[in-house]
Amino acid sequence: NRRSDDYSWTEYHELNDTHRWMQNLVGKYPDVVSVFIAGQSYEGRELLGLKINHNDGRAEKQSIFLEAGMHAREWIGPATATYFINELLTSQEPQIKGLARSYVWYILPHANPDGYVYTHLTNRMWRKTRSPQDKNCIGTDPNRNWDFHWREVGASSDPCSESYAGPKAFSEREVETLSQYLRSLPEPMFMYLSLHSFSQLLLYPYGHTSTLPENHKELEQIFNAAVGAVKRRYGTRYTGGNVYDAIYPAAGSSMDWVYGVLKVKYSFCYELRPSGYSFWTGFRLPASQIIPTGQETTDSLVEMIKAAAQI
Ligand code: ING
Ligand code: ZN
Repeated sequence: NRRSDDYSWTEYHELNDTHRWMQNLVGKYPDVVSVFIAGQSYEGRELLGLKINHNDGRAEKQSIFLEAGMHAREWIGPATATYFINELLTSQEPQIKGLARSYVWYILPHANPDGYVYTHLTNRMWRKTRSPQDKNCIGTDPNRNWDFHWREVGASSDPCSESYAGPKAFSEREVETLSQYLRSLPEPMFMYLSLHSFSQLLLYPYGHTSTLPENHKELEQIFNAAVGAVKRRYGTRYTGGNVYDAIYPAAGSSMDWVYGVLKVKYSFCYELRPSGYSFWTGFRLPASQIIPTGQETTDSLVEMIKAAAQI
């Protein structure tokens, strides 16, 4: 039984460790922190998130929602999400303190808890959910399952494929319940952020078409601020742009649904470290890089949100 404050960013954690750490933060910062349940998984786990809301009398705050861990094997996403939670709660840096207080934060480190557990116990390279499908294959790609231009391009109808879109939009319990939760939030959502890995890319809508979104000029401006800032500390180079042209056609992502259906104007996805193409090493980022990744991503988020707020 690990102690409550025995949590670090020098190793990757199991699901229950991170969930327990979040629960313990409520005890530590009762006026600021609460946990929320954004949904349930196929195997009955909770989509447990952390809400940070400084009740300092500032009226009409907007929310920022950060989702990570949608793809099970992309371990650096959840680790960066928890690093960022810790920064929002403990940093003495004025910009980060300001950020923590200016928005209502919803942070969901593990959007696919069943898959994450499976990568610890059985198959480190698992990507999808764990629900049984046709042809005796398991899992749907939760980032192809959202009900916006569902399965139009870059998504498979083969249940055995790594990018299987599911039998229908929102077939996955994780995705359906999370979408309902996002719809239910009381504050207007200022920004939606999704953490994936790998390739060092910053992405914005759309995945189903090369037609740029209506506010693409704003998105590019924010993109430039974020990519400039991620390089500042360690020289880490990011590229990116709209999903369809920057990586590949891919319809049905959370980012596009939030942008296209919920009409959240600023919706982005980070593909975190490392760069390169090696499938074998790309998802196995050494734990010694969690902290540098957390630092530079925090730098980037600070500038990104500042740039968006100035528009
Ligand atoms: N990449 C993302 C994927 O789901 C992506 C890329 C991001 C597509 C946002 C659509 C929208 O394929 C990884 N590595 O998962
Ligand atoms: Zn991913």
